Amino acid sequence: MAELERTFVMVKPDGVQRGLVGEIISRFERRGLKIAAMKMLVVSDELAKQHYAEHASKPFFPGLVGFIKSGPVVAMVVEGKNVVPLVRSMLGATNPANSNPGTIRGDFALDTGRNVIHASDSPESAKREISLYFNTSEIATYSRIDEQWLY
Ligand code: FUP
Repeated sequence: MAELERTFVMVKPDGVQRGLVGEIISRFERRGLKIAAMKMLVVSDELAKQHYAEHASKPFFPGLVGFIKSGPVVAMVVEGKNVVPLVRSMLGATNPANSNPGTIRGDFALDTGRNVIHASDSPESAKREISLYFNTSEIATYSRIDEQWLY
């Protein structure tokens, strides 16, 4: 089988504090997506600024960086067919007021600044974000037992 596409996913500090990590991972697993890497960490100031570099000039940037560093997060590499747009669709819109029920933000979030989860918005951002958070040695290569039934 061709190599599956990868995306970067992060349960933000609000998701960890609210006990939503298991629920979120479970949604990805049940969809058939493969967890290729996962760790809990507290994001440093430098990493937070690199992660959100595209928003450096925005008024919400200091609040965003402060929030993302405010407690542990769970970072993941998730694999699957069309995984970047698929995971974005599972997250729902950035502003939870516009997120459909059934999406992670549509089910668990109320506010843009506390929207529970991040996922890459393009294959290029996925590559960049994965390399910010993971070394290649931390990413597992394995076949899930149900892969032949998923694809
Ligand atoms: P997303 O890709 O869905 O995470 O959305 P963006 O890259 O547009 O925004 C990144 C994060 O900045 C959001 F998760 C929340 C925060 N943000 C604000 O706090 N205020 C805004 O007006 C826009 C984004």
